[in-house]
Amino acid sequence: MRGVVFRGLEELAIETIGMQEWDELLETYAPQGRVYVSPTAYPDEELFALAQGVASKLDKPLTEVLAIFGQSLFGFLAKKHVGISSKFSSFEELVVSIDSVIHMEVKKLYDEPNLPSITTTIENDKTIILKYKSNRKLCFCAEGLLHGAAQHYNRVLRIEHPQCMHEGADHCVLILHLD
Ligand code: MNH
Ligand code: ZN
Repeated sequence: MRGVVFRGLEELAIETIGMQEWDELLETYAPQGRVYVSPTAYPDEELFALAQGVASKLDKPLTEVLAIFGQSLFGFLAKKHVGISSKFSSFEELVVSIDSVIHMEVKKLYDEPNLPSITTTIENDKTIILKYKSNRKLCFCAEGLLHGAAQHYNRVLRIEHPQCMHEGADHCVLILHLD
């Protein structure tokens, strides 16, 4: 995963567990002297270990921390790439463009990024069905990112997750309900 994602986790970690505890996690799970540079790729295992470390220190399940992380990550990515995120005038427009526009632009900016495959179908004006597939199985993080996006557009979002890769499915199905 790119440094930009680690920096998002770092920001959240410093807010929640504090700098000292975060440094402790880095000492345990990252090579000595590690500095996360946004466009550089670092091992996924390192991100998962750090996220698990944050979860343990907060005494929360990893899935919950990944969701909170995803939510703050949206703002972090949107701010870092205003040129991309400001293209959309509504939550719906952004969501249907994740794969075809947002991550396509990301592929131009980063050398061989490791991105999920996301497809969307608009069911009606209050419902969007999103299919998520990635070998990293970060669907909980995707849920958080979607909540972050909803917040950005001042929308109330509820997500159902009736099919999940963590339960052996080939891809996750997220049903987005908008108010
Ligand atoms: Mn996007 C990684 C989903 C918006 C740039 N993105 C990921 C991952 C998920 C994801 C999930 C983790 C990788 C994986 O699952 O395999 N992203 C979303 C969703 C939204 C989204 C659901 C909106 C909602 N992403 C954005 C925006 C940007 C962005 C906005 C920036 C303009 N995403 C990235 C980058 C990565 C990433 C960069 C990291 C790629 C890598 O590590 O190689
Ligand atoms: Zn899932």
